[in-house]
Amino acid sequence: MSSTLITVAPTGAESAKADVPALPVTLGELLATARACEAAGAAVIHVHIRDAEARPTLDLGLLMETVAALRETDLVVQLSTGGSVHDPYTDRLRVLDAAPDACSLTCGTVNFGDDVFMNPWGFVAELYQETQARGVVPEFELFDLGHVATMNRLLDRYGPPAGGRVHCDLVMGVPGGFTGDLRTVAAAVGQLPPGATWSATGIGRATLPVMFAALAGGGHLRVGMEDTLTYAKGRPVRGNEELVARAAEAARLAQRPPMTTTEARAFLGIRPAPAPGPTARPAP
Ligand code: KMH
Ligand code: ZN
Repeated sequence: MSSTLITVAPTGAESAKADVPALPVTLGELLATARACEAAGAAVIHVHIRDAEARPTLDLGLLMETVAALRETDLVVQLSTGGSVHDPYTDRLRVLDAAPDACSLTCGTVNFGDDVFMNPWGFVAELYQETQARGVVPEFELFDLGHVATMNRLLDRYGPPAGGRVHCDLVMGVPGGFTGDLRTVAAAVGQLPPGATWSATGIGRATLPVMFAALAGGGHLRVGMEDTLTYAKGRPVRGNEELVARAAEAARLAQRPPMTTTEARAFLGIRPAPAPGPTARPAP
């Protein structure tokens, strides 16, 4: 059995620092979290950033600064192109100018609690082609079964992703998306194309059922405070590293120990980090 890719999603765009003091929102907090999570077994970091008031932002300068700072670690830097439900498509496309190793790429619109997370076909197709042009490795974020169909449509129409591997993340338990349980993990995995690999993450109380279902089903893991703020009933998460440490321990118990960052780079087909700058798109 193979090893386990562990991604940490430390911040997200939904929780407020005022409500969750342990949430990493400054660059210093993010870097400290990244180091601790790498030591605990994470190989990829899924990054959302905040502005000086701790509000979600897709400011390009801050994103570039963040990517540069995270290069101090060996983690694969995966920037969110989902942002918050309020971010315009143009800002979400511009995330790639920060030249990350990888990015999230959500494959469809989904109800998101009381909001709607908009991902119409035209936007998704443009973003996908930009990842191919720039060599940024996409992770296909799937919140619902129809998103699998859209991912397959992308692959059929535009060919394989940068890096060569189709790697998905099942985001389960969002009110409006997949239910976060074993039956739904199995249903989603059964729809993936041959050769695709997958991680799964459960939101809130779906965290543990989805983690154990993913390990049992040969999948990989995403954990972090973007997805859950509760370690156990009545016990808030103290820091992302304890979620990573728990995932790493579960993976070891399943005889599928955490992938190293070097293994993760080879697994995902991540190319060596480009020189920082806004014009990482290769000349035609
Ligand atoms: N914050 C959500 C609206 C992603 O990062 O690509 C979208 C999200 C997905 O978190
Ligand atoms: Zn995200």
